[in-house]
Amino acid sequence: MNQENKVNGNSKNKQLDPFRSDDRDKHLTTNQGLKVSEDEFSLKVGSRGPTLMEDFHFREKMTHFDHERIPERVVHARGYGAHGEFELYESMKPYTKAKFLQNPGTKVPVFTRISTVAGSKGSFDIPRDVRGFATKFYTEEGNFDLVGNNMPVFFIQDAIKFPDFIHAVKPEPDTGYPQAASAHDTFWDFIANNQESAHMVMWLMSDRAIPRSLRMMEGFGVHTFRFVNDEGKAHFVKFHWKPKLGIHSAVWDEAQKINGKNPDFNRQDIHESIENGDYPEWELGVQIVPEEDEFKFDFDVLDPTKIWPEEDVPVKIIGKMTLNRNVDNVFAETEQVAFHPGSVVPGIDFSNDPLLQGRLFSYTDTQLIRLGGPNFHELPINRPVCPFHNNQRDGYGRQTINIGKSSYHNNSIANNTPSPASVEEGGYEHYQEKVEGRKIQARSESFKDHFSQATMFWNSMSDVEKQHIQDAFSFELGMVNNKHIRQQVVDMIAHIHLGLAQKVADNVGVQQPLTGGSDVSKSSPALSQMNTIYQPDTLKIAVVLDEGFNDLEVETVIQGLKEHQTYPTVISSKLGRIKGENGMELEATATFDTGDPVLFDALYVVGGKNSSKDFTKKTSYMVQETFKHFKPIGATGKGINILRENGITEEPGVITGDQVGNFITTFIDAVAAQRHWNRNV
Ligand code: HDE
Repeated sequence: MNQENKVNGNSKNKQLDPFRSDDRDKHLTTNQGLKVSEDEFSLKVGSRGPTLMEDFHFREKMTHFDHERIPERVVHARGYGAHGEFELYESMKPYTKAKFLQNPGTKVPVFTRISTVAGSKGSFDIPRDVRGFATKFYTEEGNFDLVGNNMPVFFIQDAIKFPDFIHAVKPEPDTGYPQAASAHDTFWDFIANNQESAHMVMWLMSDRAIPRSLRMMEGFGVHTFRFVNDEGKAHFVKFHWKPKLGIHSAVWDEAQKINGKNPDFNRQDIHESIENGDYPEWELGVQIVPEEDEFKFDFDVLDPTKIWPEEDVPVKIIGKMTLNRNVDNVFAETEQVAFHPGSVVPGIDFSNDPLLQGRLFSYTDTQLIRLGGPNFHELPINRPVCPFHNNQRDGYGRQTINIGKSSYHNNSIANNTPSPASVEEGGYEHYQEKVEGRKIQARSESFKDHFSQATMFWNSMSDVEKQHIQDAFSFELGMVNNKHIRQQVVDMIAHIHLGLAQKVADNVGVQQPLTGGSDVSKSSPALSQMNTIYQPDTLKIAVVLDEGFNDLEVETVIQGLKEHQTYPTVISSKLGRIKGENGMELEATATFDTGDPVLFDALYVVGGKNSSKDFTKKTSYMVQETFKHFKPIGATGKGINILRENGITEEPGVITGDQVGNFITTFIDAVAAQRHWNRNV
């Protein structure tokens, strides 16, 4: 990256709209526009005397600072946002009249914020947690917000339980810990006593909860929505985001270490890839079910704890989102963005999913406290790209200066404008669903099967993924102090899979359930991450070398790695230039201290001519950690000796070679495969 880009961000995609202020090369002024002549010393009586109230610049600067913080989001506080665009591949005209989904090639700007859920804003990037995946489409008909998660189901079936669930997962109220973790008593107490969470808990214990990169995870709208076409005909629809890089995860031991070594690991990864022009991409998929088929499934399409297996209802890919511009200002954009599942456009409507219905209330309500009043839609990041006119007025922070006398409807002094638009003119019309029933507070009978899809999820996992789920349950319950809670959870798992429950029971010191089990044999291959896309693009390779490295070999290998779109980083005992045996110099940009192996996807061990004991010891640590986390290791020349000393030359994903050409090809294949699970670890 050149220096100019470092200062300016990704200038290629920079847009200076009227809201952006470029303060560089300008004089310092007060907020009133007055030029300031002194910004380091407050106004005092003599150089050692008391400060004067009269110093308006000091007071303004300090007051503004004192008010810089706003409440963090009650959930999804820690987020990363970026701009981009969505392009439609295939017309959805038969299903929806949404204008941005009519003509292939149509592009609309988007803003996406990806978040963790439980942790505070200052927590770390890879807890075991759900990730929020919220996208604002700025369409010509208004903003459409797809506010989803990286898991397709949820913990509860009715919004009224959300405050309870969140209270249970957040740090415990009497101690204030643990931060950003579900591994504690109240969370598991909630789960065991609200068994509708069984399916979601399987996702949470799976590798999906520890994504290697925000660019390598799926997104889901979760709820069933409606598409409504020109003729007013509706279809049920579920939304999916499919990452072009495939779905990849860290392993748990690695994730825990990353959180200490680089708490910003995920955000830095996506930020840098956008700066480098390696734009993250996701394809948008839809599952569509005609309304007539509402009752054809063995689950209720309104139940947010259920998926529509992709093998039963195929995901039709209809477009692509590319994130191509980092924010200029995290507060103004990522922090102030306000999503709302109720922000829809004509042709997109809701279902009666009781979780979705409750969300339609909560999101505006939460912005009122978080953004301090009802005018948050005027903030630059939230403004639609089409004009907006109505009779709403005043309130904190109002920016629009509405002209004229009338702010009511009906009126005669403004010709009864702004006036409602007819459907033909683009006015939004709610889908005229026929509903009849008694007012009751109850769970529908059709929502009462909590375990079949949890078992289907388990059945769909590879052996490695199953082991990870078992380990995750054992870890999480291992952190639960109350034995009776551990027992309750294990008894609950027995309804999903008896063998799993018994193994976890054994690990966490409670009684093995003897009955339970499930007769569900169905599986859905699409749920396994093993069936994903594998490629080397943008993976990070640690290249460990020392003075006197074999220049010719290393030059060729690094060149090869770059040609395959990986990011090599040279690591050595100290930063700066390292000399090869024939005089070539390479810049070490990380040391053993700053370049921990958990921060890389693969390791290439080069070594040097006369490496010190210390160098060999630290390289051995890198080798062992990388090996233990099942990641690819390559070695040439002296590096092979270091692998030998660690006894790991003949293992899957460990590539050694003297013939550099062959070495690169095999090493890149090993890198693309990412994890080599059949190792003797
Ligand atoms: Fe949210 N959720 N949520 N949620 N949610 C919020 O809104 C809420 C749910 C999701 O990057 C809050 O602006 C209720 C499901 C994302 O800014 C709040 C219920 C899904 C984000 C809120 C749910 C989500 C939020 C907090 C149960 C996946 C972050 C701050 C009915 C489909 C958006 C805010 C961003 C944020 C309420 C459940 C996704 C309090 C009541 C299910 C991605 O309004």
